[in-house]
Amino acid sequence: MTENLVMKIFRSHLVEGTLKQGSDIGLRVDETLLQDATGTMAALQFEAMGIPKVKAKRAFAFVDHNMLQTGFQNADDHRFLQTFSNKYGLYFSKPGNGICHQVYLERFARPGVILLGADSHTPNAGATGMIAIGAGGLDVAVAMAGMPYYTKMPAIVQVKLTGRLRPWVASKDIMLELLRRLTVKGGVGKIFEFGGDGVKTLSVPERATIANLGAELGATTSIFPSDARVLEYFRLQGRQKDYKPLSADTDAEYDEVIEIALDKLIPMVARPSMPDKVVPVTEEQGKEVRQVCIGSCNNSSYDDLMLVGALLKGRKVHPDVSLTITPGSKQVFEMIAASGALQHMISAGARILEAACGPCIGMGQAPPSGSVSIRTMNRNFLGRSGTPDDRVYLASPYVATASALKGRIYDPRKLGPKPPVVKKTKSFIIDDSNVIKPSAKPEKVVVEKGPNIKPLPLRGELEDAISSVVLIKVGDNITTDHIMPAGARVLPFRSNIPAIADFVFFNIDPEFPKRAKASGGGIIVGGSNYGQGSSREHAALAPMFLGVKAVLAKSYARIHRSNLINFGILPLIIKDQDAFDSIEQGDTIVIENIREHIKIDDRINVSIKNKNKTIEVYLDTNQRERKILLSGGLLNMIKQEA
Ligand code: MIC
Ligand code: SF4
Repeated sequence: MTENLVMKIFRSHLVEGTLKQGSDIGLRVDETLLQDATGTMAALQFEAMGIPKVKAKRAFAFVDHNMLQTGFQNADDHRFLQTFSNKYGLYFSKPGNGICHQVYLERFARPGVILLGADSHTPNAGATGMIAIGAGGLDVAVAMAGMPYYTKMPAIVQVKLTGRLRPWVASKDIMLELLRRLTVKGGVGKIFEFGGDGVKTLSVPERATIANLGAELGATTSIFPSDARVLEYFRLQGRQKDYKPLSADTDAEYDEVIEIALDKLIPMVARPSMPDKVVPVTEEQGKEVRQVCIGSCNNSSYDDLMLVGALLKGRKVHPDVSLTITPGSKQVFEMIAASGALQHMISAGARILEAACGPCIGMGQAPPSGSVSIRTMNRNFLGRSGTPDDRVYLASPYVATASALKGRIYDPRKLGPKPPVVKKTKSFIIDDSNVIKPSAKPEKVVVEKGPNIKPLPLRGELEDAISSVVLIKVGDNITTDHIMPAGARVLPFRSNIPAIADFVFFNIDPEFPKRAKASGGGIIVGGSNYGQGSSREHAALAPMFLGVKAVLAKSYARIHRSNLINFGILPLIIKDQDAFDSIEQGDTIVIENIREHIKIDDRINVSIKNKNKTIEVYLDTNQRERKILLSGGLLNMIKQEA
C-alpha cells in the first residue's frame, strides 16, 4: 500500500480510531512544548492532575514571550516555569535562549516524532519531517501526563512545488501566495504535506517559514519530507545522528492537490490587518513606512539575518524609519555577531533586540499612530502591535529590508539583478548551556510561585438550563487576539485569570467585562472561523471566569473550539443565516434540558425569549467532547475518572 508521509507518522502513533478523514482519532504524543505565555497555566493544570513527573518522552518549557520586566510579574512567571520544569522533568530554555520554535528546530526537532505544543506556530518543526501540532495549554498538560491527543482526522493536502524561486523571491512568498488563494480559513481541518521537485531547492529554515505560516491558514499542521536538506541542516547542528530519511511513497494519495510554480512567484505583502490580504508588492509600493521589524519565529534564522546583514552593509536605514532586528535564538545572535553581520546592522542604524518574540506579540516597539509598519512576522491583526490603529504589513526579509532603506514600501527587485550572496556556514555555534536539564533530585525542588500566580479557576458541572443575555455579537474571522489581547500591558497577567479577565474584548468593546460581571455571565455570538490565530486558552478561560456559558457562531477555528470545550463553554453552531441575523446584543437566550440534549442529540432548540422566537443550533461533538462538557471541563473529567 502506498502512503503519504502524514499517514506513516499517524499510523505509528495511532492509539484510538481509524485514519479516515473526519473520524475521531487519538495519537500518542512523543514530546511537548510550552512557552511562558501559555505555559504557566498548563503547568498549574499539570500540577492539579497530581502526577509526580512528566510522562512524555521529552518535555520542554521556553521563556520567550513575556520578556519585558516592568514589574515582578513576568520574572515571577519565569521562576515558576524554571522550578516547575526542574521538579517535574522538563527541559527549561532560559530567557535569552531564543524563540521556542527556532530553538526547538535548531536543537531538538527530529523526523517521525509527534510534538504537541502550547503555541499555534508549533508546526514550524514540520520542516524536519515531523508532525508538530499547536494546541491549548490544557491539551498539552494532558499530553505531558502521558495521555493521547484527540482530534478529527484531517484531510491531507499535497502542496506540489515545481521549479525554483527567482532572485528576490523568498519562501515567505510561497505561503503568502497560498494565503492569497485559500484565505485564513482555507486550512481548517487540513494538513499540508509539501512535495514535488521544488522541495529540494528549499533549505530547512526556508521550509520552517512555510510550515510556520500554515497556522495562518488554520491548518492542523504542515510537513516536509526528511531528505538530504534535513541531513545537511542536522550536520551543521552537529546532530546527524538525529537524522533518518522519511518521505511519502511514490504515487501516494492525497485528499487534495494544490500546485505552486515557484518560478512564477513574485515578492508579495499581506496588507493590514489580516494575513490573507495578499497582493504583489508592486501594488503597495511607494507608501511611506515608519517602522520595519525583522524577526519572529517566522523569519529570524541565521540565513534570514545574514541576508539582512548583507543588504544593510555599507548602507543607512532611512531617517524616517525605525528598524528593529530580533534574532530568533542565542545561536543566531552569536553567529551574526561572530560573522560581522551584526556590525553591519548596527552601523546601518538598526535597533537590535534580544532573542525573543518581542514586537511580534506587542512586547514593546508599538509603531507610531496610524503608520505603516512592515514586519517579517506571521500575524498583522489590528492592534496586535500595541498601536490600536496600526497598519501592519507582512513581508519577506527582502521586502522589509529594502523598505527600511528606502523609507517606502519598496520592491527589492529594484535593488539589483540579484541579492548579495551570503557565504554558507560550515557549522553552527553549538552551546546548549541555556537549556537547563530537569533536577536529579526533584523531591528537593520547591516550585516558586510569586503573588501574581493565582489558582486555576474551575467551573462546576454543566447546568441543565441556561438563561443568559447576549453580551456581544461579532463578525467573521475574529481572532483570539480580539477576544483576549496580548501585548506589554496584558501579558503579565497570563497567570492571573481574575486580572486578565478585565481585558476580554478590550480592543473591540472595553465595556465587555463589566457587562458580563453585571449580568452574571452571558453568551457570545460570532461569525465564521471564530477564535482563529493564537492558541491562548485564556480566550476561553477568561470568558469562563466571567460566566460565559456558550458561544453561538457559524464555525470555529480548531484550537479555540477545543479550548472552549476544555473549559466547559458550549461551542454551538448556527447554520441558518436568518437565525444568525435574528440575534442581537442584549437578547435573552434560553436553552433548556441541555444535559439531555448533549447526551442524545446534537440539535438543540434555543429560544430568543424577548423575541418569542426559536432557532436551531448544533453541537457537532464526539462522545469524548460531550463527556468533557457534561463534567464542566477537561480537568473536572480527568479528576472524576481518577
Ligand atoms: C502568538 O503568536 O499569537 C502567540 C503569542 O505565540 C500565541 C501564544 C500565546 O498567545 O501565548 C500562539 O501563537 O499560540
Ligand atoms: Fe512568538 Fe510571534 Fe512566534 Fe508567536 S508568532 S511564537 S509571538 S514570535
